Amino acid sequence: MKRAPRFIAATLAASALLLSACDGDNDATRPAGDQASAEADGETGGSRKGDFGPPQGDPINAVLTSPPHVPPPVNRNHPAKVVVELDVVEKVMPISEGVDYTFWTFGGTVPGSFIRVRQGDTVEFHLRNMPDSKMPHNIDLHGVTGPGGGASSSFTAPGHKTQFTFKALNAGLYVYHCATAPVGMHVANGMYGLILVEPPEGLPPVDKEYYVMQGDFYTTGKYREKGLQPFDMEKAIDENPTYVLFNGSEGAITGDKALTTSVGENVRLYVGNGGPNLVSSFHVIGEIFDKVWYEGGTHFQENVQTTLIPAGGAAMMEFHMEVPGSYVLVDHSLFRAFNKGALGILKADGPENKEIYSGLEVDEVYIGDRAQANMEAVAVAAEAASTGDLTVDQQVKAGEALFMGTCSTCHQANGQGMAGVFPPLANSDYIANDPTSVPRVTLHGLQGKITVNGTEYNSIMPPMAQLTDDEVANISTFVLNSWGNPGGRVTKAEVAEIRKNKPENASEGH
Ligand code: HEC
Ligand SMILES: [Cu+2]
Repeated sequence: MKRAPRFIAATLAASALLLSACDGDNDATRPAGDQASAEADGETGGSRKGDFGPPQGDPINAVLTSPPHVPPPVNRNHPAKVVVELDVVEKVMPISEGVDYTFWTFGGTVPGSFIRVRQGDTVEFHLRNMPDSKMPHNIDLHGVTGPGGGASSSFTAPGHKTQFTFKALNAGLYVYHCATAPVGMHVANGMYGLILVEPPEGLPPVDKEYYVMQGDFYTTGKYREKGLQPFDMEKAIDENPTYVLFNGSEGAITGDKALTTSVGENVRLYVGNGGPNLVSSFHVIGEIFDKVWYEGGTHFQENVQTTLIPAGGAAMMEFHMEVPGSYVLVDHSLFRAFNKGALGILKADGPENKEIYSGLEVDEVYIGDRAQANMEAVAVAAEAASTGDLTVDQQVKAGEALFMGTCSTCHQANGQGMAGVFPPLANSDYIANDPTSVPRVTLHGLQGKITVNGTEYNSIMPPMAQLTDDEVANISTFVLNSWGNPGGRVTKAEVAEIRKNKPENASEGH
């Protein structure tokens, strides 16, 4: 106990300096490298100051939550023993509408259950691997001090349980993930989540807290190609993801699953990045982060537009809602947002505030087909297609959902087009004369002079070759059966044929 008096002395010196710093003392005038002055600068002392002694009181069972939910604040002024029970579950879930993927999960969700403890807590961690799992798994928590972050003590075969204990010495927001070989593959299959270690005094209270985690996914089929999609190791090694997603599936936080808040509320997001490969340029369209606890650490930056979240890292951000509407969460590497799924929505209700913003919802220009309340019709059509009894009606419904955002930005939601700029699809004699023009124009684009209902257009429509064959079939069937067009049906096989034959008047872009 020789250390104690010196510790107290240092603490006293530190608080003395802290007081003088509060009086407006200039940091630059103090000698550098001095422990006491470092603390006065706002250092917390890290793990050296994170041990508040043995756990007190009865053990507490940790409240675990599924994304996008966050457990309630710890609200405790002493260290405790906290028991965490986490199950590894391998299961098939949708990764996009009509697309399934075999995820490996912590707690049955991607990302895994959110864990919340207090700095100084002793965490007794139980990992159980379900009997129907095919793989062994373990867990490396970035909030653990010790080799492997728990991985070496938690290797768990299917049908087995392991247990280890650690003291949470550093406050912060930490990623956890599986670290069983091949590690990249376990992470790519969804094995990651967040653990928040609150500082002793807790975090400032807010009105809404949400849990969002980005990850990149690699399937053998292309983006939105239907059916059960296997993991593609080659694409993973090339760091060329098919999907980049928030919370493990396209649409996990859009439409009727959007995050919600109200004008006047303070919102805090806990955002992690599981990777395994990509760094996220996390941004919320139309909102500025009042504060970002960058890298999940102790200090915040203010007034931030976009914050980098490394693979295997996290950040907390806080903002205040002034104006109602839909705010779009994106990875600002934008093809990931609009062509690989990294898009979510935070919907704020409440009265308009025209002094701050003149109004008008963020529309399909940004959200695309994700502006739809839900895309279930697409999954229903895919399911019916796989069993061979897809009806025209199912195709029309799926096609309508996809048309919104993909085509409606130009041809408008009601198919009327825009005078002199975008020709109408409604009652179009161009379509009536040749119904196969719909899938052909969609896939190959169109340029040069055309006449639609007596009006001449001489413009360019870009090809939409990124759409899958069944998406084109469904959109075309929707157009043919809407707004007085002649009806009929386009099949996936027909689209595949049309894709191979590029016509004379195709536009640039492929
Ligand atoms: C970026 C704007 C834009 C988007 C998006 C777009 N189009 Fe077009 N579309 C045009 C333009 C411009 C023309 C006329 C091209 C020309 O003048 O040669 C056109 C022409 C057409 C035509 C033939 C003319 C007519 O009115 O019947 C069809 C059919 C058509 N588009 C279908 C679609 C479908 C289906 C989608 C969605 C998959 C789509 N378009 C998306 C701009 C767009
Ligand atoms: Cu694993």
